[in-house]
Amino acid sequence: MADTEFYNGVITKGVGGVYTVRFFVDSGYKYGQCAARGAFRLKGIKPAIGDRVTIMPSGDPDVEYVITDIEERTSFIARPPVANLSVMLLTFSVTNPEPDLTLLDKMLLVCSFRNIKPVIIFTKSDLSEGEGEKLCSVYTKAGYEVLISAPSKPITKNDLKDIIGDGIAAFAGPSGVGKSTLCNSLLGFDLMETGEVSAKIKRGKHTTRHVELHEFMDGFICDTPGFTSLSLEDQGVDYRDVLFGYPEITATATGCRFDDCSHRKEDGCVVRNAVDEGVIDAGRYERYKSFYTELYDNRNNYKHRRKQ
Ligand SMILES: Nc1nc2c(ncn2[C@@H]2O[C@H](COP(=O)(O)OP(=O)(O)OP(=O)(O)O)[C@@H](O)[C@H]2O)c(=O)[nH]1
Ligand SMILES: [Mg+2]
Ligand SMILES: [Zn+2]
Repeated sequence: MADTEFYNGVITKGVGGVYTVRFFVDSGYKYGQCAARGAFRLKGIKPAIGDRVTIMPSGDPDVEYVITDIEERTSFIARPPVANLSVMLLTFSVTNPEPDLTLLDKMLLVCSFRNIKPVIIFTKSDLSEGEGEKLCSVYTKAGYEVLISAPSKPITKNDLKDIIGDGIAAFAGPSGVGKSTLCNSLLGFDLMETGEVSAKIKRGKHTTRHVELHEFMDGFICDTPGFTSLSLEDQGVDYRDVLFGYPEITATATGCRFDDCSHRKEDGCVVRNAVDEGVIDAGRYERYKSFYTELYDNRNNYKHRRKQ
């Protein structure tokens, strides 16, 4: 038998135990169908899109390669399963549906906890005059990167070039906010795909189901199905992550009288002053308090489940 060849690549798609891997050969990038080695199953590891893997020829003409190794993940989200995400494009519409800022703030906390860079996109700014700018100012003031989009002024490749770089970015957010519309327009294969699906279901709308990485400049982007709720507890986030997960609070908190100030009722809390003075957004602060209090009160129930 000839010398075994190994290649390094990234899983871009997985359907029924067959994984598509993009790998590099002399002539450039190539895509191959791969099976996972049984050993992963024994270790309880299931390959996910975004995984950086080593593959080798399998000898099976149907599924040409086999995954022999999975690199340690820099991040992982479970629903949908995506490994090594570097950026989450948190997409919310300014109206239709109304933006659920509790959900947005929870997702920002999950990003901070999982070491994923969040970028907020407010869509449908054409439907509500001034609302996009208002929301944008709340979140830029808090320290986040925010983009506003409308059909007449969609997000462009240039807007995302430096943000994504050679990393992996996923659109995430509620259903119907325009994630697929944006993703497809950035990839340049919108109308065809939307049209096909629409014809099949006889509706002017299609809901995303499968998840797949698409090449995007030097990196990848992926669309994900919308969701309506998120449990911080299930995500492994605890009250300390909330305490340190609000950039505008962390930046102010150094002035609080007590080092362990929770910024709720303590004397000498400069965070509360900043809220009273309008420097910190009151809505963000109220949501902070409610997440902190809920997780603090439940802390004994989940301590044993905490990873790290
Ligand atoms: N007015 C307006 N409509 C938009 C905009 N972006 C998307 N839409 C419309 O909103 C609807 C939902 O868009 P989708 O892209 O399917 O939404 P999605 O976030 O992918 O939804 P799920 O896949 O269900 O999570 C479609 O009818 C789009 O044409 C926008 O900026 N302005
Ligand atoms: Mg969609
Ligand atoms: Zn304080």
